[in-house]
Amino acid sequence: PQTIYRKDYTPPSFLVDSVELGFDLDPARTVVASRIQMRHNPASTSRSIELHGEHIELVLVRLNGKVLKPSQYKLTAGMLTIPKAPDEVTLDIETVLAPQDNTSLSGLYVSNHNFFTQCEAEGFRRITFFPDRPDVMAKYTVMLRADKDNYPVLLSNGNLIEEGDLGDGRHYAKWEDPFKKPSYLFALVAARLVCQEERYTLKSGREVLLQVWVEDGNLDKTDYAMQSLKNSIRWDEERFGLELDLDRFMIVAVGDFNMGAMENKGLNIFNTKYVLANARVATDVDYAGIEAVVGHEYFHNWTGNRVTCRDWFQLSLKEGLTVFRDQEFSADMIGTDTGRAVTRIDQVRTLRQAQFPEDAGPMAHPVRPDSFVEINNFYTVTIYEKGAEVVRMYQTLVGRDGFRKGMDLYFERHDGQAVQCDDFRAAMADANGRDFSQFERWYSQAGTPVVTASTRYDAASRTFELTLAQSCPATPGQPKKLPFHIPVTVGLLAADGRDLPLHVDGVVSNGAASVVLELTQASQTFRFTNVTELPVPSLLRDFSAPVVLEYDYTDEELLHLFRHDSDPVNRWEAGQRLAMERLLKLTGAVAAGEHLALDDTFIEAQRALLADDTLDPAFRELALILPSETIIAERMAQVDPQAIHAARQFMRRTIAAALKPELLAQYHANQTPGEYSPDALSAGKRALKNLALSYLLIAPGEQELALAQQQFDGAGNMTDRAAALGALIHSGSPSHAQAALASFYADFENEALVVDKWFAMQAAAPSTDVQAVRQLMTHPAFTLKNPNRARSLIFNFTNGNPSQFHAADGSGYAFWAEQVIALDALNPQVAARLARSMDRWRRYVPALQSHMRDALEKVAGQASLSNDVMEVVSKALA
Ligand code: B3K
Ligand code: ZN
Repeated sequence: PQTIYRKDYTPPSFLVDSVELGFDLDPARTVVASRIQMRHNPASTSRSIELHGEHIELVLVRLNGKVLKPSQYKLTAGMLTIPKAPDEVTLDIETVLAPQDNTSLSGLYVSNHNFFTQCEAEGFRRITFFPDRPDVMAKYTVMLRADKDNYPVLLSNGNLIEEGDLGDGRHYAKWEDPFKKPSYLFALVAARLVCQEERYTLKSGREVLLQVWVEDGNLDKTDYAMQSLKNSIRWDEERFGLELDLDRFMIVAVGDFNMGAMENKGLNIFNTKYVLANARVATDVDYAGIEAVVGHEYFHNWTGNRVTCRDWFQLSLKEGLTVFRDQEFSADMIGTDTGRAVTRIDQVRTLRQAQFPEDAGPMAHPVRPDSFVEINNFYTVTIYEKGAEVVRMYQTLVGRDGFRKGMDLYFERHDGQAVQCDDFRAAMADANGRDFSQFERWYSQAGTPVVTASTRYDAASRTFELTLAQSCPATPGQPKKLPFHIPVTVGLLAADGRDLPLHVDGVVSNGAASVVLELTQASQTFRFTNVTELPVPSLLRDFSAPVVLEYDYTDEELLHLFRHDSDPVNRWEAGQRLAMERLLKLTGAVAAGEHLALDDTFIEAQRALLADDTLDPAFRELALILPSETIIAERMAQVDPQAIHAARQFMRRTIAAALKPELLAQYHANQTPGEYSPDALSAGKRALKNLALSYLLIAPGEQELALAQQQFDGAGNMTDRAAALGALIHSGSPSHAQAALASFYADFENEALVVDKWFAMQAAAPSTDVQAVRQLMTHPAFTLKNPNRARSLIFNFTNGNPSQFHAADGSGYAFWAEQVIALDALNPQVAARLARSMDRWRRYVPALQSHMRDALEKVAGQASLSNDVMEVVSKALA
């Protein structure tokens, strides 16, 4: 496979002004006719027209009215090249394809007898020959023709300008998108669907039509998506002054989809998982996911569609920024300070669980990568979540108003253009009179920086010195790193727990409770003056930068922060540090066969927190969750998954035994009777209550089992039902678990998304070994062809069940290899995601490592592997 480099970028040789597409839709044989108006790009020295095309049959190509003979063009595996073209060109191209055979779900495909498209990143070339690159922006007109009975609904981007009957049982619809767009934003849907629709008035008074399209029978699950869409529209108007630019905005749900959703102009196509919800089938987490993804795709309309990426190396320009926007949207929707902090803590957990490991592994890449083999492998937590952190740091450095000024300037300069990450950085700098040249390293250097803090207090002069030193580990292709520009938000706690007023030499702080220090050197000392007592430093408040912060806290200091820090994120963080220290010690003790013990100090701190009714239940729940096995593993030089699992289980068991009365009390105090509502307060109560339940079911007696059974049987919503089922599965009482699983399946077998949960819960249970997973694969409801289903069972086992996946005999890895190979034949994008489960193989104890290498080599040795999987496994083995 070929590696593509950012440094090799050249402008397109021809620009496209307009595209007319005609589709004769048929599952076995779809004919696509396109007419493209092109003109030579003065910025290019090449006179050759280059049109991408894959997995399609070329029937005919005409240039300015004349049919081209095969001698007049070159057709290779991925490209149609027409040399020596004149300045102005009209191309007519006809292609033929078979959507029903397209199992990759990229391009035009069939899902449950309906047609859908997915064109990002390079799917449009599976439909017709075209300069399929994001810096070619054109206006599209689309004519759809299809059988009327089977495909009553015909949708594409923009506005419906004509529709009618063709006789012969077929009908047509013509759509026109008034905005220029890159080909990756093209979409069509031809389907038997129904919709919930609503007219909505924008702040400006203009009326727009909003639609949510789903399969018949699901109209009872579209309210929340519609509400989230309206909230998104309002939020973007208020926070960023950005208005919906179309008269019509559609969301369409599809059951077979490679990722979450897609921001096609005016026609967002969504995985059903991020559309369908009602109390019976969806959990609080599902509701939050719908709000976030509906927001995310809607916000792309400006950050992604109106201003798009010059090339795919700039992917984070739209993704990092749009994730940041959806994060802020979700936080603003809750509205309270602790609510905001709870969303922030979730973001930090995702970074540590997934992004930090990626950044330390064989697929580590900068937020703006320098090379790739397969672009679909780079829709990563680094591009998305670390990218969002990079955007967030601008806001931390220039403030909310400054950030808004930067956004305004960005749109003023670049609306309608395809630009680079550097253009965004320049807008932020210029709008705020700041120098962000060093900040560029956040885009160019991979790896998670480590910031090491040390302090010195001088009582006589009342000064407190904070020294911050930074370093960044080597990553593939980047042995040495230069210092980053890191905002470190700091507060100092007095003995009574309050924030001391801050005065820092050379920094405007005015006695504030928190100050943003800018660390730009390898090491820097900040001097706080007028510090009346020895403080406890609260460092990296609100997780002000995506770094690992090291400071030698004593237990007393951490307990002080855990009890008093005014910054809830750091309050949570202090608890995580207390837990992590103990988990690492316990893991060592397990491995050494030593006696395990947990100190009372820690247990008492947990007890106090659990029962502190002044704190938001959602916050208490997060503060009580111990660092995950994956996060613990990242802290160890050599990973022994069984020891980590045993240590964490011991800690959970000990806490459960010690806090039983408090857990029971919280279980009862946080019931949410009455009609289900997914609002943050109710969801937080359920989360705390269900965490209590899971603790109570670790080593349950008859009473606890009855409690869970009662909740399972009587639950008025899926959050409580699924939590009770999970608790029963983990209770170590197979009879209860089996009966509950059977009744759950019987109740929900016609709800695909709930069946996914049923597989997922079993896949992640420590009692489920690889043999049991193989058994589940023979269940009639299982199929590798549906990505949600494959993820629910296979991915949840490899990524969510470490103690079984890492079985000593290597059987988990052999299973992984089989499934990667099987999936690759169907859907390379999904297969390559699964391939990533082995990323960190070099860090495991030697016995496991050798099994993992065998499995990786088995996959790498397959003939006819996709580029997608090949890139992942060869980087892992490199
Ligand atoms: N932009 C799409 C992702 C496309 C992934 C292609 N492999 C969804 C999103 O980020 O909003
Ligand atoms: Zn996105």
